[in-house]
Amino acid sequence: MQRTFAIIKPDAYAAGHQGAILSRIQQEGLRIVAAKSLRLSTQQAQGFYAVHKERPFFGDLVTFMTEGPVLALVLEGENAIKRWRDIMGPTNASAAPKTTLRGQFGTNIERNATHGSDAPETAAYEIGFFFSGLELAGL
Ligand code: FUP
Repeated sequence: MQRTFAIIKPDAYAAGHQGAILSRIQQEGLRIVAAKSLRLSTQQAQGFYAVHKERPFFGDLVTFMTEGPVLALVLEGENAIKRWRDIMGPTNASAAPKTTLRGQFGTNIERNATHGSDAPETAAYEIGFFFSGLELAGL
């Protein structure tokens, strides 16, 4: 069993797609271990995306991720990291297949509806960024 970290981003959250996305997660056989809505501060979004801080899109990405609430999730299943990334589809939502969440609910490379960890180390870091050990105890 593997855990991954996911976000329903401000675009998909504001459009009310949380239910559809959570349903898809469950249909795909991933377990929703933990979930919470929150609105990121600028400093929190900068910290979460620190790996991209030198990239030209960093400022716009932080503005987008702080424009409204997000739903942060911990998902669990066999090969969950890769499976969740396959369900999301490629980063650029405008080129993503309509069978993927980004193709269905995203708009472009920035406003792409969902986030998913890309490796076990990133998943562990990102889960810990959003959820405390206490919040995950027994889940
Ligand atoms: P992904 O792992 O698919 O979320 O993609 P990346 O880690 O490469 O990028 C993280 C986020 O940065 C993307 F979800 C959207 C944003 N981004 C841009 O806004 N412009 C770009 O050119 C690349 C990424």
